[in-house]
Amino acid sequence: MKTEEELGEWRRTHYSSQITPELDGKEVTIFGWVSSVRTQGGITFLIVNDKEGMFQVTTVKGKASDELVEKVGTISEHTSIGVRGIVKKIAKAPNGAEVVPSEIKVLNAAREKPSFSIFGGALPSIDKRLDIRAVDLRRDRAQALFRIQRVLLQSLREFFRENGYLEVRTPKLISTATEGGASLFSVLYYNRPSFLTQSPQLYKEELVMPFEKVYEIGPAFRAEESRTQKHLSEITSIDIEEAFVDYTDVMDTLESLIRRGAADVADRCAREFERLKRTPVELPKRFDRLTYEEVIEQIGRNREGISWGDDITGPDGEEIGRTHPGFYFITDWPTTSKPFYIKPKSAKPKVSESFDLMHGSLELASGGTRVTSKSALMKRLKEQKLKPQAFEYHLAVFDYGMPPHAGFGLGLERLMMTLTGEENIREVTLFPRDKLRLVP
Ligand code: AMO
Repeated sequence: MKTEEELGEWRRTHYSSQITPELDGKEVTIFGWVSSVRTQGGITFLIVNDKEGMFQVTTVKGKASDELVEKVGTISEHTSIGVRGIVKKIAKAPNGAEVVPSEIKVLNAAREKPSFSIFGGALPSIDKRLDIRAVDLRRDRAQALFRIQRVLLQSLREFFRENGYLEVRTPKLISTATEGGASLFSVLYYNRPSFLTQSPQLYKEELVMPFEKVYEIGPAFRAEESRTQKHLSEITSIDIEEAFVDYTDVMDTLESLIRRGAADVADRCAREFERLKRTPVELPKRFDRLTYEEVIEQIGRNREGISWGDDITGPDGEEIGRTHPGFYFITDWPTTSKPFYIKPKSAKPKVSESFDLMHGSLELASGGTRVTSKSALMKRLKEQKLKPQAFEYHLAVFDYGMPPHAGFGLGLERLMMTLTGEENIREVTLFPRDKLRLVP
């Protein structure tokens, strides 16, 4: 029996979801990969999946040609096949109809069986699954997650378009760090040192000069030392930057963006949430805005030793997350805890015009008003022990009337975790990268 037949002239006429009782008697050509083979009393049922769902192919010994019956008998799970046949209305089949084949092409027979069943039952550790991620992604849950992601991205882009933001693409190979030197990946750029970008920060700021309102959805790289459920080394960052506004305005924008994405996902992905056995995330009437100072006070009531200026991490972050399980902002962080481009408050420079968007204890986004004055930016660089000379190309732009501006960066994967209830960021990443993983 041939195990790799040519596609030849065959082209799909229908997807699985279109194989419905209304097509009864019609000839169709469909493709997919076999997810189960079952023979019972001379009848072989193949369940075949394609990107839209599944269809049943039923071959009856005695009715189908001997050659076809024999061929069907050799087909194993995961094999890619093409089926030409007649649709038959039948209540018990998926979508109420099956295909009775006249011809089957085995396009590529599966030679291996994955070490775990992708069709249900216990799953091994995520690392085992990631080793053959392309097969793992055939699982129903994974299919549902990435369909939700598609709707989310479409919704976010609609929001940006409706609100007058221009989509931009900024360089990913860069010469200077923006988010702290420790998490930088070095790359040899011809014969010079360079880095993979940690965020589009400086470029998106520069782009408000010509375009005023920009957004980017693109990769960012962080050499994270710790391997956790919520950190990756390569993420997709959703960034905006806008002229003539401050951090309070972009917090409003971020809140509207999250509301829009969550509502569209809930509306358009009811089937996917059913497949995940989860319900869409709940949205409060308004996202609370707690200042950093209020949060430190709350922690200080239960625990001694925390003082103004400390970061809110570990058990402290968990505690705030327990008392604020949904979406909320922490605003007005100490200036020293934020990058050089974040603007200190004019009346109280110890505090910055900054925010983090949280969901429970998970940080989803951070942003703020930016420093606009060149001399202030040089001062901030020096305070953070960075060399203004290394940023000369960026500082130069500030001589040409850089407008006041603000923006944020939002992690797509973390937003997906929040919207779908997944606890491991790797589940919502096609090919996750972390300290131990560079393949597949
Ligand atoms: P920040 O460094 O806070 O801010 O990053 C923004 C958001 O990106 C996500 N994120 C990550 N997600 C998973 N794994 C990681 N290793 C990781 N690192 C970051 C988080 C985080 O909130 N330039 C600023 C943004 C701005 O001010 O516009 C920045 O990069 O969801």
